Amino acid sequence: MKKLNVGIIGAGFMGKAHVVGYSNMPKLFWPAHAVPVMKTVCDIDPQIAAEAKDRFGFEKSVTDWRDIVNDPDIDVVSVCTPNDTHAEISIAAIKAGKHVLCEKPLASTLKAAKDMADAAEKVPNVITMSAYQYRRVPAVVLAKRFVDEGKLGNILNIRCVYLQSWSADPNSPLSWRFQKDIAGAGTLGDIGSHIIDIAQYMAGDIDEVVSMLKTYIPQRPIQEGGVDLLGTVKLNADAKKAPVDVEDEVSCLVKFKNGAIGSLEATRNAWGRNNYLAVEIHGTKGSILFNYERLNELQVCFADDPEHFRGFKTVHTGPAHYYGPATWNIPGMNIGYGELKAIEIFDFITAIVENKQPSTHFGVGYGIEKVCEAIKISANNSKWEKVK
Ligand code: SOE
Repeated sequence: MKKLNVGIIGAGFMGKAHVVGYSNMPKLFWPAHAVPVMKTVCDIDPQIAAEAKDRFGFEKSVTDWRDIVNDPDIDVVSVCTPNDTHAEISIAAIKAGKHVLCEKPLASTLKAAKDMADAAEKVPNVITMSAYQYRRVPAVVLAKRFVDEGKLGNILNIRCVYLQSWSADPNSPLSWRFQKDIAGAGTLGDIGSHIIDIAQYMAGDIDEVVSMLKTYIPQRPIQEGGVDLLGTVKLNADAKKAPVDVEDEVSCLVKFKNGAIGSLEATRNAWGRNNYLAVEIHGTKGSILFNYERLNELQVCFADDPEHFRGFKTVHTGPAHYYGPATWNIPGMNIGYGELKAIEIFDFITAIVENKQPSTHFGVGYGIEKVCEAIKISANNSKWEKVK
């Protein structure tokens, strides 16, 4: 059985998610194309790195990412660090001949994203992947199948929202996600990028946008330590505060190259919404609705159903659907975020073994950054902006 040695850089929330993906992939997808071996984990905090080694079953831990990128034993690198470091690490890894799975957004600036896509293009045997996992949810793949098979007719409109609540509390701490020099953008890059990916996956390239960005909470209490706690703690209201220089909300109308229109809205300040990534598509022959909070379901409505019978019906995804046979063999057993990360790793490892770039290679990640850039420019000028 082929083995691939994995190095994970960044042992926080996303580092853990990638570990869950690599470790569970062969347990779910068997026979696997290759079995990942948890070789080295890196975190700049030595204690977090050492803990991650024991907790996640790595052979060793390091505190300098170069020790992974320059290690001839490593085949595959996962970049799970804050956005401003993605380009330097990924480009070095690509040059060292490693396959790279990088967290989203691809980079903190458009220039860095372009450099990453260019570096990937120069070494075609290296597989690159941007971690846009939501397009791999079986119900989303099913939605795409309905679109591609023409079951919805011509796509008229696609509405995408991504709503969370973890930063709605003003005492939810200031992590790097609220700092432009590290994150590059706020909600737009963090979660808006996911719905740009889904929208373009469903309806093709976005051509033009008009948008608004808004910051609701201009300063937040400073969080001690390097771990991104994502609102799981609330700091004391009189803790020292620092400014937030990114947006809390993005709201946007879009025109697609194929003539469809749509809207994108994202915020992390929506009480009651937790990981509400929802996509509604209306076509000339029907509609579909997906909501990640019920990720095992797809709502479908077809125009040619008899009138007394027409309305949204629920398809419950399971073994009959894409990735289904690999997960659980009884419908209704359901998958969650852990299985989704394993699905992402399955696609990544398959791409490596088949030497074929996956559907979210760095070029696609760069395309999403171009849309983000147009959204920022439009919000600044209050005018429609073409995606360049
Ligand atoms: C925080 O908003 C976050 O962790 C995002 O960074 C992820 O991309 C999203 O999948 C879940 O929420």
